[in-house]
Amino acid sequence: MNTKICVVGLGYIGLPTASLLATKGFNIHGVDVNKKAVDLINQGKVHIYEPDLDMMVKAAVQSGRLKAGTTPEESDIFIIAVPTPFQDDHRPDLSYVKAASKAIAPYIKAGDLVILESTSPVGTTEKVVNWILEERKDLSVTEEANTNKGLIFVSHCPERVLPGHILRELVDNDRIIGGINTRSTRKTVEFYKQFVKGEILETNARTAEMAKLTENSFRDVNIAFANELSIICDKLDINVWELISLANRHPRVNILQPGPGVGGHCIAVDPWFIIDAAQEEAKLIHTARLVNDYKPGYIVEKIIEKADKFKEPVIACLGLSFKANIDDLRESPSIDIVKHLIEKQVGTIKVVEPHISELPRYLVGAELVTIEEALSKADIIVMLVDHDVFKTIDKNKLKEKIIIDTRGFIEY
Ligand code: SAJ
Repeated sequence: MNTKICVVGLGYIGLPTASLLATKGFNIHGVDVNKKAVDLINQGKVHIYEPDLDMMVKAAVQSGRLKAGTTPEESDIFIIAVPTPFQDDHRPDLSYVKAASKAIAPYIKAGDLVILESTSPVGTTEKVVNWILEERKDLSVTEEANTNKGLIFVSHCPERVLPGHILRELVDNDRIIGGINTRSTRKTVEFYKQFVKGEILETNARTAEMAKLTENSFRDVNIAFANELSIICDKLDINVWELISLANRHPRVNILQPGPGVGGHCIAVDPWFIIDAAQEEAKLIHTARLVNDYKPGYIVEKIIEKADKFKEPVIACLGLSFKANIDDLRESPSIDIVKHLIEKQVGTIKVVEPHISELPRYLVGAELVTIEEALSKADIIVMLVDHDVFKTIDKNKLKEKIIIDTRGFIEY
């Protein structure tokens, strides 16, 4: 197989995709603006943690089929997997997608396929086409009479993998493919069929973009429902976890779990792309975002209320990552909570996070400690992340403590 693929963006999606494709026999040229990451990858090492990714990258590089660089190269297929964050006003920031489109433009030839995998607001794939064609007047996405422009194909195929299970889900998940036209869709389907075991579902680019935003908004709205219930239950003196497990025994009820807020770079971000595009209409989606963003501040207030009873309170926060059993701290509500506790000088703050070896610089004022130290020194224990290692904590050691349990650790 001689197909050459250029993967732009070697982060949590691009690097697993690039290394998987290399192990499937494609020749991969990975591109990232981060020179350090590029150098590490070329040595067969990784700059991010995802289970088994290190082994796959090593195998891919050793096979000679994965090489990384800071600029694109001529290829048959270009996959864009760069971040799509939002700006301060929650409006989408497409600067990385635009930069990637402009960067690959000089290397595209007639017959090539460009695939946008980054989660994107509706209309972004059309923008990618425009950004490329601005640079390349000799190319087109439609067959134009009386010109000899080269035809290229462009599609959106949103990534849908769950951090912590990326390598499995890349292969097993169903994929949605929406081309800028039917020929683009078909060509993209033929490509994904070569390594995806899940079903491949065809649509147009705009529906594919909206499908991904809808999936993450669905989850956000449902987590907001659980978070709102947890606040109502506090007021009514009801254990929300018992309540949810009882309600979920109904055959058509499936409530998610409350927590300290919604973290990560997907679920707390993507609904804003729908809200931005349909401000008047997206009432429920908008409210869900506000409910979930309210939760970390609500937990801080709960901690302060308990801490006020002590002269010199020692508070242990268990878990910093945005969800269980990963090291990813991005947009983590636990970070938000610890930051506020430091800023408000609520007491001595101890943090337990077994997946990191030092605290990020912006948490200066808190101390990273072991579970044992936290349990022996703290007056108040705040359970923030449901890491498996915390599940083995001897409950007897918690008896004398004030516990603020945001994840339902303590059995009712
Ligand atoms: N959370 C709760 N309660 C729950 C479930 C989750 O509070 O019942 C919180 C988590 O603690 C975390 C946040 O929500 O802070 C997000 O975690 P998650 O596991 O729901 O999702 P992500 O962000 O790791 O990955 C999501 C996935 N999307 C869906 O499940 C619809 C994944 O498939 C997407 O590929 C990914 O977003 C993405 O990249 O968009």
